[in-house]
Amino acid sequence: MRLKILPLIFLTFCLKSPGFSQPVSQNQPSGMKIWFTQPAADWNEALPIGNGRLGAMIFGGAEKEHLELNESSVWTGESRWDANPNALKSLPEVRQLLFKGKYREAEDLAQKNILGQKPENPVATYQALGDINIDFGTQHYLTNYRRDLDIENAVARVSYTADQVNYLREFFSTAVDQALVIRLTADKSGSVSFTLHLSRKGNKATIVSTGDEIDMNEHIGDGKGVKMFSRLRLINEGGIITSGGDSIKVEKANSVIIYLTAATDYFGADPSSITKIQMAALENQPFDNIRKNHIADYQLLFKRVDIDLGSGYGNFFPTDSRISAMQNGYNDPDLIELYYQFGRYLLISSSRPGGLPANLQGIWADGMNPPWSADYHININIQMNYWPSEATNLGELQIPFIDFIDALRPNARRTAREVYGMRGIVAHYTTDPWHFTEPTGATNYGMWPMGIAWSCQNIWDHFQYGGDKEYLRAKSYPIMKEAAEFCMDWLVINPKTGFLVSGPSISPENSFKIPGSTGNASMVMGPTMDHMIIRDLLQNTIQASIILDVDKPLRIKMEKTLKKLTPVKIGSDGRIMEWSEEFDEPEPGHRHMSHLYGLHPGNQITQHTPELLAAARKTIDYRLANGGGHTGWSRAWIINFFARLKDGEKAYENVLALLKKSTMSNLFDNHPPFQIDGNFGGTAGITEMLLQSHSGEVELLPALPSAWGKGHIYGLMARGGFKVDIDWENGKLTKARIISKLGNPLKLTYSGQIIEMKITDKGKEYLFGADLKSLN
Ligand code: FUC
Repeated sequence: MRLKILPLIFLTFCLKSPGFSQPVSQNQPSGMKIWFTQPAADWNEALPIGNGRLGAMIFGGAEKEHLELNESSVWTGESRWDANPNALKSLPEVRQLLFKGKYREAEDLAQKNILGQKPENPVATYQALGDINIDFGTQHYLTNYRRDLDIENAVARVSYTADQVNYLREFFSTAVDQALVIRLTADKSGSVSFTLHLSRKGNKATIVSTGDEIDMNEHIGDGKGVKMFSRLRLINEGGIITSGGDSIKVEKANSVIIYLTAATDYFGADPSSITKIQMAALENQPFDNIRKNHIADYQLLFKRVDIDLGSGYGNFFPTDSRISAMQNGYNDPDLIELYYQFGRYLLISSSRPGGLPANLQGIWADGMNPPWSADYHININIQMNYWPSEATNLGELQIPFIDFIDALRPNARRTAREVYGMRGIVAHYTTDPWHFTEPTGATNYGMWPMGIAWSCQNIWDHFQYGGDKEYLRAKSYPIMKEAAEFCMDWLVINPKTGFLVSGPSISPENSFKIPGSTGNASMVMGPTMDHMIIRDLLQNTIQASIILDVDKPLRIKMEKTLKKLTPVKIGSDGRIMEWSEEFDEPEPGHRHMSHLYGLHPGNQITQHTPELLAAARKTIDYRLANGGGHTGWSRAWIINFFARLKDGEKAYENVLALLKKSTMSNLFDNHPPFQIDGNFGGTAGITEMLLQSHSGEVELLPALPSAWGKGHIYGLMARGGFKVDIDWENGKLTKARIISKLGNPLKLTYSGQIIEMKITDKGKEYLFGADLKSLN
């Protein structure tokens, strides 16, 4: 009975929405599918698959299939050095000008003498690998069309009926066999016919089709970039295949399997040989094994977390209709679960150990000039990409990010030394796989030397969650130590206050009105965020050096520096001050909320600092009242802030805003344009609503909204190495299961109640009921 009235209920929310379509099935469908009843009209509606490195966007046309392919190391450009040779000698003068309040003059001088030339056209950009186009010819009497991405299995499918034949295409990208796999089947023999083309935009690739294989290679960027090689092999069961030019034609096959392997020489090896070896390994295995191994490998990561926020009727409807219905006020907790898990799907599909980290678009990019070159912005974006990694039990997927920061070190050391005359390592607002670290571009975004220092927050978190001391010793600590060394050399005494300040620097990428003058500026001595980042870094590096029992003299120096570091200040209007002075703001709803770093992702503003907490609240409220949160990632950050403020209702309101205003129909985050950080920040924010562990305690359900009255989250991780399962009903904790992975002490809190254990047994499961009553 219920099912019959279901479409009507949904319809009332969808009437206004052009994307509305009927539910396809009346059986209880899986919640873990993004699906549509029509092919993608453009790239932003296509479905992403990926194995961390090799990916595709699937358009799914019945007559014409299109896959835009990506490989994470397909980059133009090369190593370069764009530093300004005058920087070192101009630095003291720029600082003096800033201390005197001569902001315009300081910025002009820094622009001329500190910032290097940023080439007009990007000298380096990420690019699509190529395109597969499959032409099936006219499909008669087409019905039952469906395109879906099953994020529980990491398999996408296109199915339809034409001329009474049921067709099915399956797509996945396997990390086990390092290949993209497509299988085309039909339920009537001899029905699979098509012509497949492999191509690359720009028409500079060499593409040769012989027998059942098409090879494509290009030294991309007109010779300034990586050498790429891709092989596509087609295996038909029945029928005839013919090849020529850039295509293969299939006539009347029963079924066809297509393998695509692709590589570049970015990591040094010859891409032609790598792809050949990979292809040979595929051909020696039955398809079912390849598929089974892929799903098993993927689920090993994906299935670690299970979420239930309540249920409605949303799963019966295509995803585009659900977004529209939500915009019209339909309550769809299943869509929030799907969005949450999609963030985890995207991380598993775009970041695997041994590869490059997820860029601004993960690994998925359209064409040859993606926005911001789809690079590695380190003034929030890439850090946000990895916010959900540890807490949602995907800690090993953060390794590519740590490796990447590690790989910046040689250039970062040179930049510290030659540009600033300092020790340690430094990078600015962005970088690329050629590891540039020198300050370039305009002062209002480029003059910000905290890129590595901030990244060290993620790096330290990796240890806090996972507890791998050897990894800390060998990999993380050396990066943190060098970042700390730079920061200590970089800080100078502010003559007005006697405290240490960072500068010249900006509060990313905000500006202020120059006092007593016209115009805006961005550069100051002492943006609040820098001090928060440096405080975090020094505190964490001190802890690491104690754990590893190394570098005592350096530790003492760091402790002394901390004592002299400018404290966070509250302004006359009760907000956290963003700069050392109370400037007027030309854009009070600015997307960056850098001076709240201490609230999230840092831990300097917590329940232990009530005044700062109240000021942080005012800061967010003011930003939002002035139009803040208008980019996807900015909205996602706000969810995290409200979760840390323990305001479940406001956090939830912003979860809804993220889905309604900044999410595309395929659930990709919309900056606009598509930018993946908002997806990851959204998943991180929902996690923070359910579990927090940044302030020395493991807090259950810190910001549970009334909309999620009954539910569970299983498999999250808390700092200290605790695996946490939580059940709740009527908005209250009913059960918690905590497994201590490392045997650390545990301070567990829920709604003001506290349980403290001086020691836990490694591997032991601790059970708690309502009000934290021990059930062991
Ligand atoms: C930062 C942000 C922009 C954008 C860019 C890629 O600089 O200020 O909004 O996300 O990165």
